[in-house]
Amino acid sequence: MDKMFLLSSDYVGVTFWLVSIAMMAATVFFLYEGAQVKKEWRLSLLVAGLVTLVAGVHYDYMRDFWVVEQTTPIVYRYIDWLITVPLLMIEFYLILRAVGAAIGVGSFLRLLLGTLVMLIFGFLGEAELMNVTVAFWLGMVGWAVIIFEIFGGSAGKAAKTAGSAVASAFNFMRLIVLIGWAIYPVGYVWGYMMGGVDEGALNMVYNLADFVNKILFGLVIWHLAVKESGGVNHSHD
Ligand SMILES: *C/C=C(C)/C=C/C=C(C)/C=C/C1=C(C)CCCC1(C)C
Repeated sequence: MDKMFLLSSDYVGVTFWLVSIAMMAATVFFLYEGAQVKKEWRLSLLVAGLVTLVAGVHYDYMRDFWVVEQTTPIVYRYIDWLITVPLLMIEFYLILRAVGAAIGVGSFLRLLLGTLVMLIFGFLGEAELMNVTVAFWLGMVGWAVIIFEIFGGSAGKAAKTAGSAVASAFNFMRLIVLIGWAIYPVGYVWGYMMGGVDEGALNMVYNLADFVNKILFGLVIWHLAVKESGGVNHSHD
């Protein structure tokens, strides 16, 4: 019974708690704001809200798992990522489509392929189904495919022709994928590759990364949508 509730000494547990609440609040925000922007931008904000909704529900489970077990909720975490990372990839496509500069299906498939390689090998490494270091480098290849596609591939080129507000949001979003996402491999290396397994460090770093990469990413899209809608009118008269 003493392990049913979050203890004030459980710092990692507190970060699970904070992120679960932040995801829920962000969901309400994105869905509410989505109803205020122009039609073309609603789907982008709906998807941003779905990302934080899916994560919020998973964080609720992950927090409980951590509080009771004090170990990494690997399965919940990877199921969450498997749903939310493809949704984040779709956002690149949606913001281009909203201004009529759609990218091809090939581009989206390469983003999806990179995502699957990155997450499948990450999971195999963390679940000890594969050598931790080999799995890490194979996962890095998947991430590299994504980076190449959004910086050098046809998605990157389409963004350049899409007008300045979209191009600058696209640029910010791909910097999040380059810099914000780099927090995850840092957590993996710290957690698994520095001699022994450090579950506390691993989960604290992943929790911070999810906060930045789901909520900040959504806020960039929200900012673009509001700007392209000519501001948002919150009064209903
Ligand atoms: C909302 C969740 C997101 C944006 C999750 C992103 C996860 C990653 C960028 C994971 C990356 C990893 C590698 C690049 C190498 C292998 C280990 C991983 C899976 C942690």
